[in-house]
Amino acid sequence: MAVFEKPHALIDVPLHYCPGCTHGIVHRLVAEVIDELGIEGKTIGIAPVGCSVMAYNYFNCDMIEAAHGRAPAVATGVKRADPENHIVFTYQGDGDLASIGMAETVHAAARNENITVIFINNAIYGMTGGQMAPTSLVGQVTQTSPYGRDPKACGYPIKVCEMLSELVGPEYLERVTVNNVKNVRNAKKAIKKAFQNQIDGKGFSLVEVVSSCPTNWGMTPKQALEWIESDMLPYYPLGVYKDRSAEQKEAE
Ligand SMILES: Cc1ncc(C[n+]2csc(CCOP(=O)(O)OP(=O)(O)O)c2C)c(N)n1
Repeated sequence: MAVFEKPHALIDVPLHYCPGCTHGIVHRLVAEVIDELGIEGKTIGIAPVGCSVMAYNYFNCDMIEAAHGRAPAVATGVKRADPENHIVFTYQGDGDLASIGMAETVHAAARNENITVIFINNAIYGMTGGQMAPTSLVGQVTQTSPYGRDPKACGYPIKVCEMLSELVGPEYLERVTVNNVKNVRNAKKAIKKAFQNQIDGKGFSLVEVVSSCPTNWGMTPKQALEWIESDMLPYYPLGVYKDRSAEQKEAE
């Protein structure tokens, strides 16, 4: 009897991610949701530039590789080409989504583009060896802030959900994390809702997953999960930042 199986939407190959990196957990959650919603044949994922650049080797659905930061623009084209038959998601890191790709993110949200965005916020540029990201915390030591991020020189970390929640456009914005079982369950619920919203034609849904990068944080996997709790979550509080349909229902 099989007691553990990979979701069908995840190809049965080893992942290249470092030990303790939470990309693997989030890949699995996305794949479970694709299975549960029965949308594998309709789903098209847009891979970013970053550690998850090779997500196309892991998901069983059609995948397209976008230029750095451009995933929401590519997703917009793919979705609009056949809105009834395409379920489109982007999967992006913080460097990709909130630095070079910030304009694409903001405008896709403002247009309420009917796509699903999975945003992996690990507060660092993982793939390129640990440079400061737009979401690196004040005081965080990175390769490009060896004395800690100094807001006088580098400004303050960007809170993407809070910022986008000021736009009229987007349908749904939630921040989750995957540092323990309870939070993994909540993350799955949020990701499922973000896909269901697209199926229901509701519009732009973004789930920010506060994630770990033990290798570039210079921590063990366990320390990294603890650092999420002690340092990341106070600055990046979990929760729903916008849920237009729920707000409308309440108002009625
Ligand atoms: C146009 C362009 N500029 C810069 C780079 C170098 N680069 C590759 S990945 C990356 C950032 C990756 O960080 P993030 O998006 O946070 O993802 P992570 O690797 O942490 O998952 C950068 C700057 C590039 N590949 N292309």
